[in-house]
Amino acid sequence: MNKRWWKEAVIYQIYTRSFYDSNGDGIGDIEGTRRKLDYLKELGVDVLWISPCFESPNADNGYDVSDYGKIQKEFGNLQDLQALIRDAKDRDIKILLDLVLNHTSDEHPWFVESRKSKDNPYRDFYIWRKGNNGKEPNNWGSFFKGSAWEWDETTGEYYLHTFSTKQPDLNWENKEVRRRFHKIMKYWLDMGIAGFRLDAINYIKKPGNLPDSTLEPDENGCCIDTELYANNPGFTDFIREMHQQVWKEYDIMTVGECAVLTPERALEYVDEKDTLFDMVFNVELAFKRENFTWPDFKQTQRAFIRELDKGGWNSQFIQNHDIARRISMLSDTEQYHTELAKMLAALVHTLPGTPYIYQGEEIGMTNARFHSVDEFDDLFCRKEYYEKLEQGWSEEETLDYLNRYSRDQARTPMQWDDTAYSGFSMVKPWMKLSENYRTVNVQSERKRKNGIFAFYQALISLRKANPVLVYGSFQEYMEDNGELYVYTRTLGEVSWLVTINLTDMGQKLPLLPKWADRKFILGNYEEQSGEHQIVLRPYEAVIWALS
Ligand code: TEU
Ligand code: CA
Repeated sequence: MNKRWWKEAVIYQIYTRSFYDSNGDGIGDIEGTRRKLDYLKELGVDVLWISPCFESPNADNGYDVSDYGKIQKEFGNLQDLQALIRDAKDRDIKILLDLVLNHTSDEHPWFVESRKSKDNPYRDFYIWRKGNNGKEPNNWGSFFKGSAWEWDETTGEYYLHTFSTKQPDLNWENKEVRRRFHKIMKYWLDMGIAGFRLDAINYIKKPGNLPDSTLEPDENGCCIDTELYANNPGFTDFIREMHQQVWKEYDIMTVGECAVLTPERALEYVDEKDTLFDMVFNVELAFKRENFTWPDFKQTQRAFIRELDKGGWNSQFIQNHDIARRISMLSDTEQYHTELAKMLAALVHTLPGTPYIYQGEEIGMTNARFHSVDEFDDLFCRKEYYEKLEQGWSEEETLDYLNRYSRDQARTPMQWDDTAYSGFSMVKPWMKLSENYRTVNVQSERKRKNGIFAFYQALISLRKANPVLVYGSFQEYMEDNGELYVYTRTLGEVSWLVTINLTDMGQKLPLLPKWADRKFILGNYEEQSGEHQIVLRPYEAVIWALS
């Protein structure tokens, strides 16, 4: 397997708005991130993925860009980003920017022009269609509820928006759109960044016959078909062109956020023989909420690992900014909070692929308690709220649901210490703060000898010192067992065994004879021994070296 720096790296996702506020306006900023570089270095991460930091009216917190060449004012300015890149580099940390290519903000000058007249030079930058007998061009739905088409008075046509009405989809068939983005990418790469996370990337190619195709409404009356929106024939040509025009000149990493990924498709996108992206994120895995189960997780992992083993690279994560705190979804009791947080970390760092940490995971941040709809910020979450009420849910049920699953749960301010506003800001933060910041915070975690933070540090340095965790082959045992996750990683003579209890109860683990002679490397409990059988304690995760 080819060695590459990004295979060995550990990546840390920063949601700037909620990370650290340096100037006391209640909003996290780039200078705030720069001031926390020593903390990130201490943790041991190699790359910071910065969620979109470009100018934006923030209808979708930066995923609606109005100027790809400017930093959004609330986050600072270009000098701040350059200082971050420079000071990070001094610490051997790289910066990954998050690029939104499927859509812009409706306040982007291109769209402002585009909507002015049918013969405007920017008209064709977006996807405009005539109405169908006074109605939308077709019945496509947007991910953020309602039709995917928005009527525009000025020219009497509709524009397509796969996400919110404030996020019109770009027309990638237009050569000039593509050329502009190649320039944008070059601009940032020349500034010294290490690559891109490409947002919702496999939606950029639309079906050729749009808007002819109509959809069968699903049981909720929705007409969203990701199968039809994503991976359309010709999509890969756009990415190949990015390679040709831009990427091939740089030693960078790219990670594409992709919907509707089968293992085969994932391999097609990351195949080392003809790489489109270095890695992909499997959106469906990231979005599993109420329907998350461990057997399912194991099965998806298995299928992807097997396929990518043919010559691609995997990504590992348990959390991002689009999903409530996984730890709270898995267990709402305090009892095994530390063990569970560590177990999830062990998974992400020992399964094949590059590990991604989402801010706050390393201190075990949990869901907060939102008491009314006004406390929520996210547009999708608010829409879900009103939709549930319309469907007859009570307010209490709806709040419970959103408290458990909403994206806003991942966006509460980072908990640095137990002072007012968790040390995130000197003033009331833009977003609700979790009540538990007095006990769950960086300051107290760092003092705990066997805390969550210390375990993340241990895993990261273990992976750095032992290529078996990076390049080792994967063999799974007890595949059908929903309580245990057991696998080996093997590289040359070195073979490591990982044994994980996925439940909050003790689980007997029968040991194969060939595992009798093993050495404890790292675990989230004190070491235990036993030759043929051990009982894994609640959420226990152990890494052993076999001989
Ligand atoms: O998310 C992508 C995303 O939401 C879809 O790809 C997903 O398939 C769909 O919602 C299915 O439920 C990215 C960002 O991570 C997110 O924060 C943004 O809101 C979104 O794109 C729009 O830019
Ligand atoms: Ca600020």
